[in-house]
Amino acid sequence: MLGLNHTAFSLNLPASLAAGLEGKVAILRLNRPHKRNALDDTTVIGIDAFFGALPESVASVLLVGEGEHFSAGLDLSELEERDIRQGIEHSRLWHRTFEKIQFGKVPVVAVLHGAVVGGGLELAAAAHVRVAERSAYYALPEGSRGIYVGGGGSVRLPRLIGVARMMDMMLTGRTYSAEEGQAIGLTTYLVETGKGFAKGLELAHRIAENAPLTNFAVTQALPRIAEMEPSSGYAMEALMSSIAQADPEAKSRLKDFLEKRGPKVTRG
Ligand code: 1HE
Repeated sequence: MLGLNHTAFSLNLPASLAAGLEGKVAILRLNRPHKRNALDDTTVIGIDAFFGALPESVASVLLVGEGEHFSAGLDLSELEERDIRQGIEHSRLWHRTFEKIQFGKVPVVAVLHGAVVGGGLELAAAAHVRVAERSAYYALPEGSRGIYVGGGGSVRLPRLIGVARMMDMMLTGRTYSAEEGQAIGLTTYLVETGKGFAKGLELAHRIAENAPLTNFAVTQALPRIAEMEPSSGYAMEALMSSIAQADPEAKSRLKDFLEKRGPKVTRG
């Protein structure tokens, strides 16, 4: 197990999280395996703090879970005491935190294994690239608990898998396997159990080498353009591409290619 330490970030994360740095990649590990990485308030606030305090040197984040499961979702033991107003505040806390992941400073790669359920799936949906190990499975047990998603699932999950599949998951308690999740678009990489961390780290390092403006365009502009009506989308795309190509970083990468130094596209 990779030893992660908080000191790299000079911030006090709760014991339910561990953080570390590997080159330009910051690693955040859900570290509450005895509770299957259930997300209590302390953990969610810690995730918020982590994404709010990324050092300048960090160019991508790898999000992983300790133990047999990525995350069992909302910590159900905290649910009993909340009234309606507190429930709304709680959901908004998750929204703010997961927005910091989706629309934060750098791209985020999530590695999924074991249970990725309820709020755990909502958390995964806020990342930009998802890698599944074959042990992963996905469910939205909110239906059977008499509750509803509250961590942005209604917004992000239909965009990944469609309203009909999310309805089915919530109404019938359907569980998708790692292979099915890959087929329906929950993940874009599927690897053997135990290989997710290495694959996720490789991808995070690869992403960290992109021009920062490209990563900004892809994570910030692309999802917004995709929601626009087409004529506004084309205008926004033209602006974004002209800004990116005017950057000195782009100029030097193009020059490298034209002078036979840049990488070629390979079959993979
Ligand atoms: C928990 C939680 C939790 C485990 N909150 N404590 N999420 C769920 O409905 C999923 C509930 N969890 C499970 O179905 C199972 O725990 C798992 C399939 C994830 C894992 O099973 P297993 O056999 O490995 O572990 P376990 O024996 O069930 O659980 C181990 C401990 O973790 C146990 O505590 P212990 O003190 O008795 O040892 C469990 O109580 C505890 N635990 N999951 C609290 N979720 C923003 S809205 C989002 C809404 C939702 O996410 S709803 C979905 C909630």
